[in-house]
Amino acid sequence: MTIDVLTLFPEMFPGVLSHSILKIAVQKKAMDVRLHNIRDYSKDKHGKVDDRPYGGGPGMIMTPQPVLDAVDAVRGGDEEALLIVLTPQGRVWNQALASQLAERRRLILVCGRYEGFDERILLALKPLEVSIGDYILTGGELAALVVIDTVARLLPDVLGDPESARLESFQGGMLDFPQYTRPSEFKGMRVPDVLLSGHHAAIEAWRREQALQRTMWRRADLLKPT
Ligand code: 6GU
Repeated sequence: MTIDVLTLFPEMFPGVLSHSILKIAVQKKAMDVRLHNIRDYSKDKHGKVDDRPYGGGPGMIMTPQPVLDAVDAVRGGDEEALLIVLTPQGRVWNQALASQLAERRRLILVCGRYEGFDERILLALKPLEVSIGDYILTGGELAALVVIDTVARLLPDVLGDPESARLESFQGGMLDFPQYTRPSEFKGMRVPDVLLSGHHAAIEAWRREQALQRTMWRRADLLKPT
């Protein structure tokens, strides 16, 4: 998958992309992340990319010209590329949406800063607008990294054990069961006997029950039919 990121702060990305699973995804060529600075596309002689909101109010709004020219240049007529704008007004990111996007050949992620985008940017691009949750970030960059991270681990050949992507929280609509590793006793706390029993059917039944109990107590919203 190719992921183009349009941002005013491309320097925020390489650190995150050069560790752990994301590094492996890039090394294995499962994912190619290309960073583009929106400011490079500004036609203003000072490289201006934002201005004050009509009607007044705090903060600065990203102007249409740099963003629209950047998207045009990066997309290069590729009709298959899925355009995503990161904004707190977007559809809330979840595992189901991540699974859908992991099927695409190319994503173009546009990160906003300041108080947001001039609405005509959204009218012109008709992007998929994505939010990562009900809180406000200083910009879309961290949200874009969350999207990249979530999608990367679903790409073929990225995770060592493809089961791990499938089995854990949310992919099955439930929270994960409790996990234990050695030692079998730590500061008086013992690993549940069933996990040491070697009885695979009993282990699976225990895990299913634990996951269900946790999900009911902590996240009953996940069990509701949608
Ligand atoms: Cl995508 N952007 C910003 N600025 N804040 C957010 C967000 C995005 N998602 C949640 N909060």
